[in-house]
Amino acid sequence: MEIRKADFLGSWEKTEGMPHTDMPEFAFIGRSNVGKSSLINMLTGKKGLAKTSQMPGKTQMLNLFKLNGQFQFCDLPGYGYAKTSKTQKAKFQRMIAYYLQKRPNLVCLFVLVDLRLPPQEIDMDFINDCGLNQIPIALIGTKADKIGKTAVLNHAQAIVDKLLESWEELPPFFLSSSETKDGKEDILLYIQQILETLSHA
Ligand SMILES: Nc1nc2c(ncn2[C@@H]2O[C@H](COP(=O)(O)OP(=O)(O)OP(=O)(O)O)[C@@H](O)[C@H]2O)c(=O)[nH]1
Ligand SMILES: [Mg+2]
Repeated sequence: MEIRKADFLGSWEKTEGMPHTDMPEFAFIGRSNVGKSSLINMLTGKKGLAKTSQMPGKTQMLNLFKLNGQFQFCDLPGYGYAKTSKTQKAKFQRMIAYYLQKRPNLVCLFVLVDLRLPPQEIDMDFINDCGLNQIPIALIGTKADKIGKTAVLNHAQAIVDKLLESWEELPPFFLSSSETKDGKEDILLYIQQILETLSHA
């Protein structure tokens, strides 16, 4: 699949205020700075579509994008940035939790994990909570270009092993780089498959 058209629809602080639509929505979550906004730009082929920054904590609202007039992306604020104030952290947590519970057209949450790191407790806890709450997820390892291939595979395997302690069957797991566009085709194909399944339902 190719994304031919990508429109920014706006930013919202509250899920209730977001436009209601039947269009399937894919959301992107993960620790601050993991590369959510960069991945959206890589997948859509539009560099400045989602705002990115070297400084964690850039995305602070629920940002909506419409793709090919057919489906939507939601770029979420990151979780777990240590330097954010407690109040701000709690606000983002509420924003994310509410979005995940209340957005009726959410069909898949992409949970991003930084491939440069071994499994992080905050990510494992978040992924396990998604499982408990039956939120449909897929995992995306990011920044694969920043370390060697062997280290990427070792870290990905360590994440898989950690999750298998609590998951019987793992969600799909893609390895990606927004720099080299690794993973783009596979992730877009996965999105396409979900859209096709929905259109036949
Ligand atoms: N080398 C490399 N850098 C990346 C990649 N993805 C993101 N980055 C860089 O990492 C930094 C953070 O990227 P963002 O896309 O803003 O991260 P985010 O997850 O949206 O962050 P918040 O909005 O703050 O939660 C930026 O400097 C990006 O250029 C990648 O795949 N490879
Ligand atoms: Mg962002």
